[in-house]
Amino acid sequence: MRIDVLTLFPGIFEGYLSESILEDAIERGLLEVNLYDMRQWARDKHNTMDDRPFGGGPGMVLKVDRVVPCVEEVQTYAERPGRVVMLTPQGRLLTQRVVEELASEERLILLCGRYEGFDQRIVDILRPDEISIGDYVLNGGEVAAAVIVDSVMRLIPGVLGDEASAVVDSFSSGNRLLEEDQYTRPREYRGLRAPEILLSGDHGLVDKWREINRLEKTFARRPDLLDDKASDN
Ligand code: 6GU
Repeated sequence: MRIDVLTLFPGIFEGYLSESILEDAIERGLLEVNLYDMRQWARDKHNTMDDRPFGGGPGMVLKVDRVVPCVEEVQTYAERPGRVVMLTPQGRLLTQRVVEELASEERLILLCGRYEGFDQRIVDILRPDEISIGDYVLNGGEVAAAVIVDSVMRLIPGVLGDEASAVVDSFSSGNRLLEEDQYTRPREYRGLRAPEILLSGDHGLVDKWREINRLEKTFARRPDLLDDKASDN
């Protein structure tokens, strides 16, 4: 899979890309991530990428005549064009279902916004898949794009050491429960003992305990996941 990240702040990404699992996946050729500084598409001597909004108001707007040519040029850098994803709080919410959808693509173009947002004509022309990572405000789309790279990457076959671990994780389609509590040595710490059943060697009992623990935990913390409707997410 190839992911092209278009940003005004490539530095935010650089540290993240050298993080272990990701770096390993890139080295093994399972994933290619390219960073493009959108400022290269600014054509004036001040490198202007944004401007004051028509009609007034606070903040700055990313300019259509910078961003559109940038995306169009980057699209030509590979044989096939990629799916353009725009990171914006106005987008549809990122869920594991959306992550699975993105992971099935051969190529993604992640377009990160800053300032107040993008000139609407960027959306009208590029028709991107607009995605938000949650109902809170970030300074820009870079951290959200890193969330997409992280969550998509782990679904690429071969990226995770243990193939099964991606499937059994919470929120994969077909699994709507939180993970069970985990324990390891020592058996007892400050008077807190790990559940005896986990040490019993009885795999049937252990499986039962884990199932009950997942259900109790999900019911207490995320009852919304137990709704029938939640399976649409
Ligand atoms: Cl994708 N961008 C910004 N600026 N804020 C957000 C977001 C994205 N997702 C949630 N909040």
